[in-house]
Amino acid sequence: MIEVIKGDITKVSADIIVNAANNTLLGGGGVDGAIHRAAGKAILEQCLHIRHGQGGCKTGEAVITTAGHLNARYIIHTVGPLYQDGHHREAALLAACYKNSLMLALRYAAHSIAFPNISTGIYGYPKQQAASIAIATVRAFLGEYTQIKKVLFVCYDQENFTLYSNLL
Ligand code: AR6
Repeated sequence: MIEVIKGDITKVSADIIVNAANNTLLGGGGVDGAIHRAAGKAILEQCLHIRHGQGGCKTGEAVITTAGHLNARYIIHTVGPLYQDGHHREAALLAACYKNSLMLALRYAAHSIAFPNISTGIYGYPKQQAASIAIATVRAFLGEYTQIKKVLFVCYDQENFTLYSNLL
């Protein structure tokens, strides 16, 4: 049910592709930039609409848009914590990203979902710790809810790919 691959999440096929966004939902660098570029302008328009309605997205929370040109039905945009020193609720907020994305995926009747390694790029989360949290949170969720049949961790860098492969 849980798989890990090395590659570009914009090339992956799944009901839902998760984006590691920021509080503004206006796009950015890293995987966020890649997803917006590949999915197309309609996604930013939906993000702007969400911003007008609720003022962006809080850290640990998740919002949903359609997926534009991606091989997916929806994109879930979640905001990971900016890693400071581990004493600013980073672990709980990172776990909340995975949990809230999965809860939202359930509501949208998804069976498969692909995650990037949230917060481990520009936001500086230590990769080993982030991988443990991601896997533990997903495993706990799959133990509780059976609708989601496949969770794909899409690792862009070799370090994350090795970490996830070893943990799984
Ligand atoms: N496919 C899969 N993973 C990718 C891709 C890709 N195309 N590109 C990068 N990654 P980051 P964050 C990996 O920095 O740390 C943005 O500007 C990357 O190797 O994208 O959560 C947002 O707007 C890393 O392992 O996201 C925010 O401001 C992982 O994706 C901020 O960055 C996450 O790296 C969020 O920072």
